[in-house]
Amino acid sequence: MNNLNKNGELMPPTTSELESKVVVLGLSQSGKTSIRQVVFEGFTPEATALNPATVRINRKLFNLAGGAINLFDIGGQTNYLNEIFQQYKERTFTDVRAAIFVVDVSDAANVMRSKYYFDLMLKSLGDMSKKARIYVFAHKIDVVSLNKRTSIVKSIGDIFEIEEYENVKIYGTSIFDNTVWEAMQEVLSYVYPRDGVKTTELKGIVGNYNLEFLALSTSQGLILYSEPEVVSGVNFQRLKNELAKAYFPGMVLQQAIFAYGNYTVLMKEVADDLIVTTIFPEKTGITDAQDKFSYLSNQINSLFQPDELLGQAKAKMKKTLADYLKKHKIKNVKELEIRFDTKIGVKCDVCGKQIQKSVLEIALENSEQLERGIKISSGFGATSVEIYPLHECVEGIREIPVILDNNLEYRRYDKSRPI
Ligand SMILES: Nc1nc2c(ncn2[C@@H]2O[C@H](COP(=O)(O)OP(=O)(O)OP(=O)(O)O)[C@@H](O)[C@H]2O)c(=O)[nH]1
Ligand SMILES: [Mg+2]
Repeated sequence: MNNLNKNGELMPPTTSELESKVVVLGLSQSGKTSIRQVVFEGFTPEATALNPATVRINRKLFNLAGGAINLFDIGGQTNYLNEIFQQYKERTFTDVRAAIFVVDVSDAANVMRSKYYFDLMLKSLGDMSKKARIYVFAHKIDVVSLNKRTSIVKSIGDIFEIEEYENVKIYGTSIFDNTVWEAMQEVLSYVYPRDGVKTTELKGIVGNYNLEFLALSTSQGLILYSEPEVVSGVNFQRLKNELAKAYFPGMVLQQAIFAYGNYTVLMKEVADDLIVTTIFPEKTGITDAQDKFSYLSNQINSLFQPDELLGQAKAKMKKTLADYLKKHKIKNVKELEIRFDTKIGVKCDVCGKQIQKSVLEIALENSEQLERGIKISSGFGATSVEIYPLHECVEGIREIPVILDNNLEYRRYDKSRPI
Protein backbone atom coordinates (compact mmCIF):
# COMPACT_ATOMS: atom_id res chain seq x y z
CA MET A 1 0.00 0.00 0.00
CA ASN A 2 2.74 2.42 -0.89
CA ASN A 3 1.35 5.66 -2.27
CA LEU A 4 3.72 8.04 -3.97
CA ASN A 5 2.90 11.68 -4.65
CA LYS A 6 4.05 13.48 -7.80
CA ASN A 7 7.49 14.06 -6.27
CA GLY A 8 7.90 10.38 -5.64
CA GLU A 9 7.53 10.73 -1.84
CA LEU A 10 5.60 8.33 0.32
CA MET A 11 2.13 9.61 1.21
CA PRO A 12 0.26 8.58 4.33
CA PRO A 13 -2.60 6.23 3.55
CA THR A 14 -6.22 7.43 3.71
CA THR A 15 -8.69 6.12 6.30
CA SER A 16 -10.53 3.76 3.96
CA GLU A 17 -7.23 2.20 2.94
CA LEU A 18 -6.52 1.53 6.60
CA GLU A 19 -9.66 -0.52 7.05
CA SER A 20 -10.29 -4.03 5.73
CA LYS A 21 -13.65 -5.70 5.66
CA VAL A 22 -13.73 -9.38 6.57
CA VAL A 23 -16.97 -11.41 6.59
CA VAL A 24 -17.35 -14.61 8.59
CA LEU A 25 -20.08 -16.95 7.42
CA GLY A 26 -21.22 -20.50 8.12
CA LEU A 27 -24.09 -22.47 9.65
CA SER A 28 -25.29 -21.81 13.18
CA GLN A 29 -23.13 -23.33 15.94
CA SER A 30 -20.18 -23.85 13.60
CA GLY A 31 -17.97 -21.65 15.82
CA LYS A 32 -17.78 -18.23 14.08
CA THR A 33 -18.34 -16.08 17.14
CA SER A 34 -16.04 -18.26 19.24
CA ILE A 35 -13.20 -17.78 16.74
CA ARG A 36 -13.62 -14.01 16.92
CA GLN A 37 -13.73 -14.02 20.71
CA VAL A 38 -10.66 -16.19 21.11
CA VAL A 39 -8.46 -14.61 18.46
CA PHE A 40 -9.38 -10.96 18.76
CA GLU A 41 -10.96 -10.52 22.16
CA GLY A 42 -8.85 -12.58 24.55
CA PHE A 43 -11.49 -15.10 25.58
CA THR A 44 -10.35 -18.51 26.75
CA PRO A 45 -11.70 -21.30 24.48
CA GLU A 46 -13.72 -22.72 27.38
CA ALA A 47 -15.49 -19.41 27.87
CA THR A 48 -17.22 -19.75 24.49
CA ALA A 49 -19.12 -22.90 25.50
CA LEU A 50 -22.38 -21.15 26.26
CA ASN A 51 -22.33 -18.58 23.47
CA PRO A 52 -25.81 -17.57 22.46
CA ALA A 53 -26.63 -17.69 18.72
CA THR A 54 -25.70 -14.48 16.93
CA VAL A 55 -28.74 -12.48 15.89
CA ARG A 56 -28.43 -11.17 12.31
CA ILE A 57 -24.99 -9.57 12.10
CA ASN A 58 -22.47 -8.67 14.74
CA ARG A 59 -20.14 -6.08 13.33
CA LYS A 60 -16.99 -5.14 15.18
CA LEU A 61 -14.09 -2.91 14.32
CA PHE A 62 -10.74 -4.09 15.66
CA ASN A 63 -8.13 -1.40 15.65
CA LEU A 64 -4.75 -3.06 15.41
CA ALA A 65 -1.96 -0.49 15.59
CA GLY A 66 -3.52 1.98 13.21
CA GLY A 67 -4.92 -0.56 10.76
CA ALA A 68 -8.49 -1.67 11.33
CA ILE A 69 -10.24 -4.93 10.64
CA ASN A 70 -13.97 -4.56 10.21
CA LEU A 71 -15.28 -8.00 11.09
CA PHE A 72 -18.81 -9.02 10.08
CA ASP A 73 -19.83 -12.07 12.10
CA ILE A 74 -23.03 -13.26 10.44
CA GLY A 75 -25.58 -15.25 12.42
CA GLY A 76 -25.85 -18.72 10.88
CA GLN A 77 -29.46 -19.62 11.62
CA THR A 78 -31.29 -20.34 8.36
CA ASN A 79 -33.61 -17.34 8.55
CA TYR A 80 -30.66 -14.94 9.01
CA LEU A 81 -28.65 -16.53 6.20
CA ASN A 82 -31.62 -16.32 3.85
CA GLU A 83 -32.21 -12.72 4.85
CA ILE A 84 -28.56 -11.91 4.02
CA PHE A 85 -28.71 -13.48 0.57
CA GLN A 86 -32.13 -12.02 -0.22
CA GLN A 87 -32.19 -8.54 1.29
CA TYR A 88 -28.69 -7.53 2.37
CA LYS A 89 -26.53 -9.07 -0.33
CA GLU A 90 -25.04 -5.81 -1.62
CA ARG A 91 -24.38 -4.39 1.79
CA THR A 92 -22.71 -7.57 3.01
CA PHE A 93 -20.62 -8.58 0.02
CA THR A 94 -19.39 -5.27 -1.35
CA ASP A 95 -15.79 -4.22 -0.64
CA VAL A 96 -14.90 -7.49 1.06
CA ARG A 97 -11.21 -8.19 1.30
CA ALA A 98 -11.49 -11.67 2.77
CA ALA A 99 -14.25 -14.08 3.71
CA ILE A 100 -13.95 -16.88 6.21
CA PHE A 101 -16.39 -19.74 5.76
CA VAL A 102 -16.64 -21.90 8.87
CA VAL A 103 -17.81 -25.49 8.54
CA ASP A 104 -18.19 -27.74 11.58
CA VAL A 105 -16.39 -31.03 10.92
CA SER A 106 -18.32 -32.71 13.72
CA ASP A 107 -21.62 -32.02 11.96
CA ALA A 108 -21.38 -34.31 8.91
CA ALA A 109 -25.15 -34.30 8.42
CA ASN A 110 -25.07 -30.63 7.49
CA VAL A 111 -22.10 -30.50 5.17
CA MET A 112 -24.26 -30.25 2.04
CA ARG A 113 -26.35 -27.50 3.57
CA SER A 114 -23.10 -25.71 4.37
CA LYS A 115 -21.95 -26.15 0.78
CA TYR A 116 -25.20 -24.60 -0.44
CA TYR A 117 -24.48 -21.34 1.42
CA PHE A 118 -20.79 -21.51 0.51
CA ASP A 119 -21.77 -21.52 -3.18
CA LEU A 120 -24.15 -18.59 -2.66
CA MET A 121 -21.31 -16.70 -0.97
CA LEU A 122 -18.84 -17.46 -3.77
CA LYS A 123 -21.33 -16.23 -6.31
CA SER A 124 -22.02 -12.97 -4.44
CA LEU A 125 -18.32 -12.28 -3.88
CA GLY A 126 -17.60 -13.08 -7.52
CA ASP A 127 -20.11 -10.38 -8.48
CA MET A 128 -19.28 -7.75 -5.87
CA SER A 129 -15.74 -8.27 -4.53
CA LYS A 130 -13.71 -9.91 -7.25
CA LYS A 131 -10.42 -9.59 -5.40
CA ALA A 132 -11.63 -11.15 -2.16
CA ARG A 133 -9.79 -14.20 -0.89
CA ILE A 134 -11.80 -16.98 0.66
CA TYR A 135 -10.64 -19.10 3.58
CA VAL A 136 -12.57 -22.22 4.53
CA PHE A 137 -12.06 -23.20 8.16
CA ALA A 138 -12.82 -26.92 8.61
CA HIS A 139 -13.49 -26.18 12.24
CA LYS A 140 -13.64 -28.09 15.56
CA ILE A 141 -10.91 -30.34 14.18
CA ASP A 142 -10.07 -31.20 17.81
CA VAL A 143 -13.00 -33.64 17.86
CA VAL A 144 -11.38 -35.70 15.08
CA SER A 145 -8.62 -38.16 16.03
CA LEU A 146 -5.15 -37.00 15.02
CA ASN A 147 -4.56 -39.50 12.23
CA LYS A 148 -7.84 -38.64 10.48
CA ARG A 149 -7.50 -34.86 10.43
CA THR A 150 -5.75 -34.45 7.09
CA SER A 151 -8.19 -36.70 5.30
CA ILE A 152 -11.24 -34.97 6.81
CA VAL A 153 -9.93 -31.57 5.72
CA LYS A 154 -9.25 -32.96 2.27
CA SER A 155 -12.70 -34.48 1.88
CA ILE A 156 -14.39 -31.22 2.92
CA GLY A 157 -12.19 -29.47 0.37
CA ASP A 158 -13.36 -31.95 -2.26
CA ILE A 159 -17.02 -31.51 -1.38
CA PHE A 160 -16.59 -27.73 -1.52
CA GLU A 161 -14.69 -28.10 -4.82
CA ILE A 162 -12.08 -25.62 -3.73
CA GLU A 163 -9.60 -26.84 -6.36
CA GLU A 164 -11.80 -25.09 -8.91
CA TYR A 165 -10.94 -21.69 -7.48
CA GLU A 166 -7.63 -19.95 -7.23
CA ASN A 167 -8.68 -17.67 -4.40
CA VAL A 168 -9.98 -20.34 -1.99
CA LYS A 169 -7.89 -22.10 0.65
CA ILE A 170 -8.85 -24.56 3.36
CA TYR A 171 -7.45 -25.05 6.88
CA GLY A 172 -8.29 -27.48 9.66
CA THR A 173 -8.90 -25.33 12.74
CA SER A 174 -9.76 -25.50 16.41
CA ILE A 175 -9.96 -22.86 19.11
CA PHE A 176 -8.35 -25.34 21.51
CA ASP A 177 -4.92 -25.34 19.87
CA ASN A 178 -2.68 -23.30 17.59
CA THR A 179 -4.46 -24.15 14.36
CA VAL A 180 -6.98 -21.31 14.49
CA TRP A 181 -4.17 -18.83 15.17
CA GLU A 182 -2.13 -20.05 12.25
CA ALA A 183 -5.08 -19.90 9.88
CA MET A 184 -6.09 -16.45 11.14
CA GLN A 185 -2.52 -15.24 10.78
CA GLU A 186 -2.72 -16.23 7.09
CA VAL A 187 -5.93 -14.25 6.72
CA LEU A 188 -4.44 -11.30 8.54
CA SER A 189 -1.26 -11.26 6.51
CA TYR A 190 -3.46 -10.73 3.47
CA VAL A 191 -6.00 -8.30 4.90
CA TYR A 192 -4.03 -6.22 7.40
CA PRO A 193 -3.65 -2.78 5.89
CA ARG A 194 0.09 -2.20 6.26
CA ASP A 195 1.30 1.32 6.02
CA GLY A 196 4.37 1.83 3.83
CA VAL A 197 5.81 4.64 5.97
CA LYS A 198 5.76 2.49 9.10
CA THR A 199 7.27 -0.48 7.27
CA THR A 200 10.18 1.66 6.11
CA GLU A 201 10.76 3.11 9.59
CA LEU A 202 10.72 -0.34 11.17
CA LYS A 203 13.24 -1.66 8.67
CA GLY A 204 15.41 1.32 9.63
CA ILE A 205 15.22 0.38 13.31
CA VAL A 206 16.24 -3.21 12.55
CA GLY A 207 19.24 -1.86 10.61
CA ASN A 208 20.27 0.69 13.25
CA TYR A 209 20.28 -1.76 16.11
CA ASN A 210 21.49 -4.73 14.11
CA LEU A 211 18.50 -6.72 15.28
CA GLU A 212 18.06 -10.35 14.35
CA PHE A 213 14.33 -9.93 14.53
CA LEU A 214 11.68 -7.32 15.24
CA ALA A 215 7.95 -7.89 15.38
CA LEU A 216 4.91 -5.89 16.29
CA SER A 217 1.93 -7.92 17.30
CA THR A 218 -1.33 -7.79 19.19
CA SER A 219 -1.15 -9.09 22.74
CA GLN A 220 -3.09 -12.15 21.59
CA GLY A 221 -0.21 -12.98 19.23
CA LEU A 222 -1.26 -11.84 15.77
CA ILE A 223 1.74 -10.42 13.94
CA LEU A 224 1.14 -7.05 12.29
CA TYR A 225 4.67 -6.22 11.14
CA SER A 226 7.77 -8.34 11.28
CA GLU A 227 11.29 -8.21 9.92
CA PRO A 228 12.28 -10.75 8.65
CA GLU A 229 8.75 -11.91 7.91
CA VAL A 230 7.27 -14.71 9.95
CA VAL A 231 3.77 -16.08 9.88
CA SER A 232 3.02 -16.91 13.44
CA GLY A 233 3.60 -15.06 16.64
CA VAL A 234 3.86 -15.70 20.31
CA ASN A 235 0.75 -15.23 22.35
CA PHE A 236 2.16 -12.63 24.75
CA GLN A 237 -0.94 -12.73 26.89
CA ARG A 238 -0.51 -16.45 27.45
CA LEU A 239 3.27 -16.23 27.87
CA LYS A 240 2.92 -13.47 30.45
CA ASN A 241 0.29 -15.42 32.36
CA GLU A 242 2.48 -18.51 32.43
CA LEU A 243 5.58 -16.60 33.51
CA ALA A 244 3.59 -14.81 36.19
CA LYS A 245 2.06 -18.04 37.45
CA ALA A 246 5.46 -19.73 37.70
CA TYR A 247 7.57 -16.87 39.07
CA PHE A 248 5.46 -13.89 40.10
CA PRO A 249 2.10 -15.14 41.39
CA GLY A 250 -0.65 -12.54 41.39
CA MET A 251 1.27 -10.06 39.26
CA VAL A 252 0.56 -8.82 35.77
CA LEU A 253 3.79 -8.53 33.83
CA GLN A 254 4.44 -5.73 31.37
CA GLN A 255 7.48 -7.30 29.79
CA ALA A 256 9.32 -10.55 29.35
CA ILE A 257 13.05 -11.13 28.87
CA PHE A 258 14.46 -14.53 28.17
CA ALA A 259 17.36 -16.32 26.54
CA TYR A 260 16.85 -18.13 23.28
CA GLY A 261 20.05 -20.03 22.58
CA ASN A 262 22.72 -17.33 22.62
CA TYR A 263 20.21 -14.62 21.91
CA THR A 264 18.33 -12.31 24.24
CA VAL A 265 14.65 -11.90 23.53
CA LEU A 266 12.73 -8.92 24.86
CA MET A 267 8.96 -8.53 24.66
CA LYS A 268 6.98 -5.61 25.95
CA GLU A 269 3.57 -3.99 25.59
CA VAL A 270 4.56 -0.51 24.41
CA ALA A 271 1.10 0.83 23.70
CA ASP A 272 -2.47 -0.31 24.00
CA ASP A 273 -2.47 -3.92 22.75
CA LEU A 274 0.77 -3.39 20.83
CA ILE A 275 3.58 -5.78 21.66
CA VAL A 276 7.14 -5.31 20.47
CA THR A 277 9.37 -8.39 20.26
CA THR A 278 13.07 -8.00 19.58
CA ILE A 279 15.93 -10.44 19.23
CA PHE A 280 19.30 -8.81 19.74
CA PRO A 281 22.52 -9.99 18.09
CA GLU A 282 24.25 -12.94 19.68
CA LYS A 283 25.96 -12.23 23.02
CA THR A 284 24.33 -8.86 23.63
CA GLY A 285 24.28 -8.43 27.40
CA ILE A 286 20.93 -8.04 29.12
CA THR A 287 21.52 -4.49 30.37
CA ASP A 288 22.75 -3.40 26.97
CA ALA A 289 19.72 -5.00 25.32
CA GLN A 290 17.41 -3.36 27.83
CA ASP A 291 18.86 0.10 27.22
CA LYS A 292 18.60 -0.25 23.48
CA PHE A 293 15.14 -1.66 23.80
CA SER A 294 13.89 1.34 25.71
CA TYR A 295 15.16 3.67 22.95
CA LEU A 296 13.74 1.69 20.12
CA SER A 297 10.40 1.08 21.78
CA ASN A 298 10.03 4.84 22.25
CA GLN A 299 10.73 5.26 18.58
CA ILE A 300 8.14 2.65 17.69
CA ASN A 301 5.67 4.14 20.09
CA SER A 302 5.90 7.52 18.43
CA LEU A 303 5.19 5.86 15.06
CA PHE A 304 1.95 4.55 16.44
CA GLN A 305 0.92 7.65 18.36
CA PRO A 306 -2.81 7.89 18.84
CA ASP A 307 -4.22 10.91 17.09
CA GLU A 308 -3.58 14.32 18.49
CA LEU A 309 -7.08 14.94 19.79
CA LEU A 310 -6.90 11.91 22.01
CA GLY A 311 -3.50 13.11 23.19
CA GLN A 312 -4.97 16.47 24.17
CA ALA A 313 -7.92 14.88 25.95
CA LYS A 314 -5.47 12.71 27.86
CA ALA A 315 -3.28 15.62 28.91
CA LYS A 316 -6.30 17.52 30.16
CA MET A 317 -7.62 14.49 32.00
CA LYS A 318 -4.25 13.93 33.69
CA LYS A 319 -4.60 17.32 35.29
CA THR A 320 -8.22 16.77 36.34
CA LEU A 321 -7.29 13.40 37.80
CA ALA A 322 -4.33 14.88 39.72
CA ASP A 323 -6.62 17.58 41.19
CA TYR A 324 -9.19 14.97 42.12
CA LEU A 325 -6.62 12.87 43.98
CA LYS A 326 -5.20 15.92 45.75
CA LYS A 327 -8.66 17.00 46.84
CA HIS A 328 -9.12 13.57 48.42
CA LYS A 329 -5.86 13.90 50.36
CA ILE A 330 -3.79 11.41 48.39
CA LYS A 331 -0.15 12.27 49.00
CA ASN A 332 2.70 12.68 46.44
CA VAL A 333 0.30 13.12 43.55
CA LYS A 334 3.12 14.65 41.54
CA GLU A 335 5.13 11.41 41.69
CA LEU A 336 2.04 9.32 41.05
CA GLU A 337 1.41 10.94 37.71
CA ILE A 338 3.74 8.52 35.94
CA ARG A 339 1.50 5.68 37.13
CA PHE A 340 -1.64 7.15 35.59
CA ASP A 341 -0.87 5.40 32.31
CA THR A 342 0.21 2.04 33.75
CA LYS A 343 -2.22 -0.69 32.92
CA ILE A 344 -3.70 -2.79 35.66
CA GLY A 345 -4.70 -6.27 34.59
CA VAL A 346 -7.55 -8.33 35.99
CA LYS A 347 -9.31 -11.39 34.76
CA CYS A 348 -13.08 -11.51 34.44
CA ASP A 349 -14.34 -14.37 36.61
CA VAL A 350 -17.21 -15.01 34.20
CA CYS A 351 -15.65 -15.17 30.73
CA GLY A 352 -11.95 -15.48 31.56
CA LYS A 353 -10.99 -12.46 29.50
CA GLN A 354 -8.02 -10.36 30.67
CA ILE A 355 -8.95 -6.72 31.06
CA GLN A 356 -6.13 -4.20 31.05
CA LYS A 357 -6.97 -0.63 31.96
CA SER A 358 -5.03 2.28 33.34
CA VAL A 359 -6.39 4.69 35.92
CA LEU A 360 -6.28 7.35 33.23
CA GLU A 361 -8.39 5.30 30.85
CA ILE A 362 -10.99 4.81 33.55
CA ALA A 363 -10.97 8.54 34.23
CA LEU A 364 -11.52 9.20 30.52
CA GLU A 365 -14.43 6.76 30.42
CA ASN A 366 -15.99 8.54 33.39
CA SER A 367 -15.01 12.06 32.46
CA GLU A 368 -18.48 13.41 33.24
CA GLN A 369 -18.35 12.10 36.77
CA LEU A 370 -15.02 10.84 38.07
CA GLU A 371 -16.56 9.58 41.31
CA ARG A 372 -18.40 7.00 39.25
CA GLY A 373 -15.24 5.21 38.10
CA ILE A 374 -12.70 6.13 40.78
CA LYS A 375 -13.59 6.13 44.49
CA ILE A 376 -11.25 7.04 47.29
CA SER A 377 -11.72 5.82 50.82
CA SER A 378 -9.70 6.23 54.00
CA GLY A 379 -9.82 4.40 57.26
CA PHE A 380 -7.45 2.97 59.85
CA GLY A 381 -4.75 5.36 58.71
CA ALA A 382 -4.66 3.95 55.18
CA THR A 383 -6.10 5.32 51.97
CA SER A 384 -7.17 3.21 49.05
CA VAL A 385 -8.34 3.99 45.58
CA GLU A 386 -11.04 1.87 44.03
CA ILE A 387 -11.39 1.72 40.28
CA TYR A 388 -14.22 0.20 38.29
CA PRO A 389 -13.13 -0.99 34.86
CA LEU A 390 -16.04 -1.81 32.56
CA HIS A 391 -15.87 -4.83 30.36
CA GLU A 392 -18.11 -6.23 27.64
CA CYS A 393 -18.60 -9.82 28.67
CA VAL A 394 -20.55 -12.74 27.21
CA GLU A 395 -23.06 -11.94 29.94
CA GLY A 396 -23.42 -8.28 29.05
CA ILE A 397 -21.51 -5.31 30.39
CA ARG A 398 -19.91 -5.92 33.78
CA GLU A 399 -17.63 -3.97 36.04
CA ILE A 400 -14.77 -5.37 38.07
CA PRO A 401 -13.95 -3.45 41.26
CA VAL A 402 -10.19 -3.21 41.75
CA ILE A 403 -8.56 -1.87 44.90
CA LEU A 404 -5.28 0.03 44.72
CA ASP A 405 -3.24 1.38 47.58
CA ASN A 406 -2.40 5.06 47.89
CA ASN A 407 0.56 4.56 45.55
CA LEU A 408 -1.85 3.30 42.92
CA GLU A 409 -0.32 -0.16 43.24
CA TYR A 410 -2.64 -3.05 42.65
CA ARG A 411 -3.88 -4.65 45.86
CA ARG A 412 -6.81 -6.93 45.01
CA TYR A 413 -9.98 -7.17 43.01
CA ASP A 414 -13.50 -8.27 43.72
CA LYS A 415 -15.84 -10.42 41.69
CA SER A 416 -17.21 -8.79 38.57
CA ARG A 417 -20.78 -7.64 38.71
CA PRO A 418 -23.39 -6.76 36.12
CA ILE A 419 -24.35 -3.14 35.62
N1 LIG B 1 -14.91 -28.69 20.10
C1 LIG B 1 -14.92 -27.44 19.65
N2 LIG B 1 -15.96 -26.62 19.92
C2 LIG B 1 -15.94 -25.35 19.45
C3 LIG B 1 -14.86 -24.86 18.69
N3 LIG B 1 -15.13 -23.57 18.35
C4 LIG B 1 -16.33 -23.29 18.88
N4 LIG B 1 -16.84 -24.35 19.55
C5 LIG B 1 -18.13 -24.43 20.27
O1 LIG B 1 -19.19 -24.35 19.34
C6 LIG B 1 -20.34 -23.73 19.93
C7 LIG B 1 -20.96 -22.71 18.99
O2 LIG B 1 -20.09 -21.63 18.85
P1 LIG B 1 -20.52 -20.18 18.30
O3 LIG B 1 -19.25 -19.49 18.11
O4 LIG B 1 -21.54 -19.53 19.12
O5 LIG B 1 -21.18 -20.55 16.88
P2 LIG B 1 -21.63 -19.53 15.75
O6 LIG B 1 -21.10 -20.07 14.48
O7 LIG B 1 -21.26 -18.15 16.08
O8 LIG B 1 -23.23 -19.72 15.78
P3 LIG B 1 -24.35 -18.65 15.28
O9 LIG B 1 -24.07 -17.37 15.97
O10 LIG B 1 -25.67 -19.23 15.67
O11 LIG B 1 -24.21 -18.56 13.80
C8 LIG B 1 -19.87 -23.18 21.26
O12 LIG B 1 -20.35 -24.01 22.27
C9 LIG B 1 -18.35 -23.24 21.20
O13 LIG B 1 -17.74 -23.45 22.45
C10 LIG B 1 -13.74 -25.73 18.44
O14 LIG B 1 -12.75 -25.39 17.81
N5 LIG B 1 -13.84 -27.00 18.93
MG1 LIG C 1 -22.33 -16.49 16.43
